[in-house]
Amino acid sequence: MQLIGMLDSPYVRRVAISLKRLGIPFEHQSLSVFRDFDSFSRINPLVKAPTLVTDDGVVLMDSTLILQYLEGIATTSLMPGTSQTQALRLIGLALMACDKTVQIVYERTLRPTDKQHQPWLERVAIQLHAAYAQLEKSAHRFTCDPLMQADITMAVAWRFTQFYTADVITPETYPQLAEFSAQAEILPEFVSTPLE
Ligand SMILES: N[C@@H](CCC(=O)N[C@@H](CS)C(=O)NCC(=O)O)C(=O)O
Repeated sequence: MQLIGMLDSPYVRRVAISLKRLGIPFEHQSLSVFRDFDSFSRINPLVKAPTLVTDDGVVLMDSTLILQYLEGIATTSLMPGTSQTQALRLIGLALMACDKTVQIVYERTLRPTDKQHQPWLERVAIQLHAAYAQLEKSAHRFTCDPLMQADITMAVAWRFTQFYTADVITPETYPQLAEFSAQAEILPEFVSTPLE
């Protein structure tokens, strides 16, 4: 099994950490969707990270669909047996936080400065705060023992947002999430799967 994509993508990182937690061996090809476009496109012409190539050679995309596939072949699960709705809600909020952070990063880095649209950036920042405000209220639900998918996705999202847009989302505003992230990032699966 091969996981394609760089760990500075929160979607790639959540899959890599989940693979380790699920005990599924994999090879990691750290290709950039921007700098390695040609090599990436030879594996997946859509150049989307993460891409997972299964042992049967099937090319899968989208972290949530990849995780669904992995849950199906694993001997253990990262989804709770009960209160699955709550887990899905938290994962959705964390993924939205990732999406909104990506939108800010792309607007700031891919567009020339004079073409950046401030009202769009402001709208996205409001949405990003809305996601983290809800997650902060639910932070008591996060736990590293046992580490489940909602915990992984939340911790990965927070680290990603802090790395790229700490000027928009400050740890002081979301102290519980900052504390949870600090606990998660010292776990072996996180340390061996660094964002940078
Ligand atoms: N919903 C997708 C989002 C994946 C995504 O947007 N990945 C980015 C990298 S962080 C990417 O492939 N960007 C290049 C592109 O969209 O062309 C997932 O969960 O996997």
